[in-house]
Amino acid sequence: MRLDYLTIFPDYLAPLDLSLPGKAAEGGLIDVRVHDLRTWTHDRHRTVDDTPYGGGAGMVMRPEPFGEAFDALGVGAPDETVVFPTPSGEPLTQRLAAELAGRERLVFVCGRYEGIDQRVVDHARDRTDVREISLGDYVLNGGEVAALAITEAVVRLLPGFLGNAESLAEESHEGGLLEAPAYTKPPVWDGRAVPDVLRSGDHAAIAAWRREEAVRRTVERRPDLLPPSVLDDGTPIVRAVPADAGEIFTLQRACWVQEALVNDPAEVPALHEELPDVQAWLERWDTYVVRRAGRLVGAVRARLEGTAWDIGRIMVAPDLQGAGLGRALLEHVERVAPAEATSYVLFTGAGSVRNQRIYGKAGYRLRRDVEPPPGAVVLTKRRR
Ligand code: JCE
Repeated sequence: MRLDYLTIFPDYLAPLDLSLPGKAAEGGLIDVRVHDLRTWTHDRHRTVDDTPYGGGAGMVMRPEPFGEAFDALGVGAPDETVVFPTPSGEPLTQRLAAELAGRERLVFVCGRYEGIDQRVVDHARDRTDVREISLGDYVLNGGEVAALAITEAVVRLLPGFLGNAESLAEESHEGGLLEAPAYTKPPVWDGRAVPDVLRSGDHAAIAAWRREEAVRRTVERRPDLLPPSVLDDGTPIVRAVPADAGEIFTLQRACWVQEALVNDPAEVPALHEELPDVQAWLERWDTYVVRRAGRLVGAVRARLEGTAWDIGRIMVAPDLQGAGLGRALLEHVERVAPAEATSYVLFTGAGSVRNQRIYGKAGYRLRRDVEPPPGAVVLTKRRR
């Protein structure tokens, strides 16, 4: 496989000569070429950036050096993919790495500053296969580290790479779960023993333990990998995303007007929130929503306060109230509480008799010994 890298920091890609790809290069499996983008500048300062059209902070990389580099490198051949690392790309996955491993040549185009003029991507796309790829939802200073990561994920999949015969599969996502923890000798280290079951020789027990640990880890760290909770009719209860904020805000207003009618409206905080408030708390709470025919009809949020799983903002669209959706949301959010949670806590309006009755049926008890916010009552339930 031929690998080309276009960058203004060629030294940043030195690890390509040392690490996994380095060994593959020695074996002739890959042919690595790192190119200094400034080779294709012509002014005295070897300029590669300029101010953004439309204004805004920072600088954008000018298209001309990339265009000349593509010509010089013969970009536009079949069986080639031009890779643009970018935080707005498609996420890098094992599947994508495997797809790239099937190409004859990869050309990595590493941006810096605020990114590359979009016409460079469009131009490459007119000539050949292009993928814009993100390592994850965080922002690096440039594409080089992402290019290294993508390279390592791809090169280890090449046939003939360091005896990759059986370990080739998606090791860390076996059966769609995270891996169970691993142990080796000594049996006791730092006063910490290896779990007995792993030393028992009982292969069925070991498999069962590993699966249990894999599920525990996945629930805690990557609930997105698990099938969603569903209502009786199969409608999924899914984690809220930032783009849900507008609909949650609308639903919250509708629901908490009802609350204001049976409480002192000044003491109904949810009613006084604006869209930015909802956007802000969505970042800090685990929030779940239900959609019916595309419409957001239910939501609930929770977060850990000490060892209490603080549940709130249970909301159901007015036309669906009384059909068990609130109860389903409550049961769901109880189920997803982290291991540290030993109790559930809920607040509702002192005048919200209907809510209090619903929570009572769900096993919650009024706590007169706990100080509630003004106009509210506190209800708690032990986690079984
Ligand atoms: C990059 C930057 C956008 C502001 C070129 C960042 C990929 N998963 C990823 N996180 N970050 C990147 C990445 C890749 C290429 C470039 N920047 C910095 N990008 C907005 C700053 C420039």
